[in-house]
Amino acid sequence: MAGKFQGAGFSLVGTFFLLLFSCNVSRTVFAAKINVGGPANWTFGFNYTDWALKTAPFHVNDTLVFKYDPPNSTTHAHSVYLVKDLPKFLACDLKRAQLFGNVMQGGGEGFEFVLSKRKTYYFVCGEKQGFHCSTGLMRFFVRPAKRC
Ligand SMILES: [Cu+2]
Repeated sequence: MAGKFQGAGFSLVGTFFLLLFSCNVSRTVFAAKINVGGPANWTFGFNYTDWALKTAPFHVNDTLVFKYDPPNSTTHAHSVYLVKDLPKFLACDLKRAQLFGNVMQGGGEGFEFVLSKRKTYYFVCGEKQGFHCSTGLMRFFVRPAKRC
């Protein structure tokens, strides 16, 4: 993938911002409901940063849906936290992180989170003291764009 971006003359970061701020015609009128991870749902080991890059742009008032089974004998517990800033996100630092979806809330139709503000949201799974966030890749950030 890196090769493709380099070949096209874009840095990954440049492409990211292009995706972030361009208007997606199909999603301009109504708020979208977006299942985090697509068919993979909210699970250990899926690359959510990559998913967020490919799924952007997100828009204000879009709803993110986090689906994850409540803990059982075959499934890890997961959760949904917001951390405050980029350094905390990069470090998977859960100190003062805010819990939004607890380990039980991802069942059934999933846990829903509305991107109500034009700000950067840093989502992480809070399980195992940041292990799901770091090694499990269960983290991503989005900055919803204004609706065109
Ligand atoms: Cu997790």
